[in-house]
Parts: sequence; C-alpha cells; structure tokens
Amino acid sequence: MSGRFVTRGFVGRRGGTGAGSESDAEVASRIPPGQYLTRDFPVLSAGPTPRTPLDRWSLRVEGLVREPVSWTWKEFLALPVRDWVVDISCVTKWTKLDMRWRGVSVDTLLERVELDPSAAFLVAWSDGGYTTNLPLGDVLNGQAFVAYEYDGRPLSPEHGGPARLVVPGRYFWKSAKWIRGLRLQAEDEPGFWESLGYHNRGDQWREERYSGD
Ligand SMILES: Nc1nc2c(c(=O)[nH]1)N[C@H]1C(S)=C(S)[C@@H](COP(=O)(O)O)O[C@H]1N2
Ligand SMILES: [Mo]
Repeated sequence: MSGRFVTRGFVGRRGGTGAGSESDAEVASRIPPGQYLTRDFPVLSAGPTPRTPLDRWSLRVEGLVREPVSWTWKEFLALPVRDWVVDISCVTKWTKLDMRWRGVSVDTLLERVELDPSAAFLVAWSDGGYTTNLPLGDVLNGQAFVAYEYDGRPLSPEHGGPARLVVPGRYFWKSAKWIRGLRLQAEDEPGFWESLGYHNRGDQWREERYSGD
C-alpha cells in the first residue's frame, strides 16, 4: 500500500512548493482565483462531531430509484474501491493540493440502483442533519466519491469519518462529512449552506462563493 502513491510528480510536490520537480507556474495554475495554498488540513464543522458506531452505520441511496439500497459498513467496504489524489478548495480560501483519499465512486453507488429517468439532482445527507445539493452532472463520471481513508489512514471523525462525500470540483462544503445517504430528486433543493446564502453550485474556478456571485 505504501508504494502506491509514490509517483515522481507526487514526490516532487511533497518536496515543497516549487522545491521539487513541480514548477511554481504549475502549482499556481492549480490554485483557483482568490485562494491561497495551505499544507494544513483545517477542520470546519457546523456542529458537534457525530460518532455513530460502525455496527449501526449504513449508507442509503433513495428517492427516485426503483428500489432504495442500503449498505452496512461491511457491505460498503466490499464495494469496488479506488484511490484518488485531488486538490481541494474551501470557500474560506484555502486550497490544498494532492490530497490522497480512498473511497467508492458515486458512479459505483448509483450503478447499484435503477435511476428513475426524472432523477436530476442529488441531496447528500449526514448524521447530525447536514445536507448539500448537487446536480447529477456534477457527481457522475468520476467526479465524486465517498471516502473512508485519508492519507493512508481511516478517515478521522473530525474530517467526516467513518465516511464522507468528496467532490473535488466544488468548494469543500459540498463534501458532506458523516454521510449517510444520497437522495435522488427531480427538483433541486438547497442544502444547509446553500440555504444560508452560499452559492447553489459552488464551482471554485468560477468563484461561486455566495448566491449572486
Ligand atoms: N456533515 C457536515 N459536512 C460538512 C460540514 C459540516 O459542518 N457538516 N462542513 C462543510 C464545510 S463548510 C467544509 S469547508 C468541509 C470541511 O471539511 P474538513 O473539516 O474535513 O476540513 O466540510 C463540509 N462538510
Ligand atoms: Mo466551508
């Protein structure tokens, strides 16, 4: 497992911004407008960290599907898994490059249900009541995954463990921590931050921070 991520590019970046094989220009081109580079991994939670025991945990796909599916923790771990190395941008303006995750693609989860043709949006919901909304077009084809490892270790509770959604192409609030379900809908429905004035789509490359941006 330890050798898995050791590619030349990755080692270069590890050597420090601009200090390795990575040029400053290449790094700069990966930082969305208005963001700064960080090496920290800050914790941002709207409430207390839930701690659902794994034997009571499940992940559910429901809504506009022929039949809802629910995986226990064990069943979830048996699904096809992938490693991901992605850049993440938070609306509080930090960007962190080459974050290494292991998880199950949203494609894999949705392949296990029969989607109603009217399904066009998804609401991710979490322990503690957090929600976030995404159009299906923002999560299909490898754009989103449910992660349970970060940097080679089980995802910590503070960062959303046992499992969280990760949507690298959107500001990090779309990456629901402590995810427990995905609901397929015909209509869009603003989630927690989207209802509180944050942008409905949250594309960091278009600087879609607040509604109206
Ligand atoms: N369930 C849940 N998911 C959440 C949040 C939250 O408060 N609750 N905060 C969001 C926000 S605003 C951000 S920036 C990221 C922070 O993730 P981190 O704490 O791992 O950095 O999680 C997102 N997912
Ligand atoms: Mo955030």
